Amino acid sequence: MFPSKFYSRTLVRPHNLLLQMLTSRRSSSSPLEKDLSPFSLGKGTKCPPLTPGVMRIYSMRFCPYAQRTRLVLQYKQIPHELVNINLKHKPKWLRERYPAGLVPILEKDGQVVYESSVCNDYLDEMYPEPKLTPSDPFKKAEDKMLSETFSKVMLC
Ligand SMILES: N[C@@H](CCC(=O)N[C@@H](CS)C(=O)NCC(=O)O)C(=O)O
Repeated sequence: MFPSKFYSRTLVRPHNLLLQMLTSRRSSSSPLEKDLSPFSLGKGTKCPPLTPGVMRIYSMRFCPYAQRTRLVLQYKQIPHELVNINLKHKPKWLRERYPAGLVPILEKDGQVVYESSVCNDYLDEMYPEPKLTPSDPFKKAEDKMLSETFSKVMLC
């Protein structure tokens, strides 16, 4: 799914980026990412007001699916807002966006996209440069093999 360039720019140093994401007091580790929820937003909270033209990701700090989409946002240098959700006590407005109540969810200008693989494909089509997949079939296969291996490590 991700090109070699992706790994060299982003995933060759996954520990740095992921460790920053996981350990920093604020979960945002990039100037591209505006964290609207230093504390996870749960039941009874209000959804932070949306900004026209700005991509938003609903996430959870330790969610590997959300981290994949956050890595794509970083790779493509897309400025975005981060809203962390308390998944134990989900706010009502999360299920209004995705009835299953899972993260990640992307939202921009009234358009809502959920499921990490769908989110990543959507971002790749909305922001074509740099592309996530190489056009060469063998390179693409190599990247998918690496991605499969990495997924097992991340999701076990
Ligand atoms: N198939 C989904 C899985 C997402 C998922 O399972 N997210 C977890 C957090 S890592 C979640 O939202 N869990 C809340 C729940 O199960 O209620 C995807 O790829 O986006």
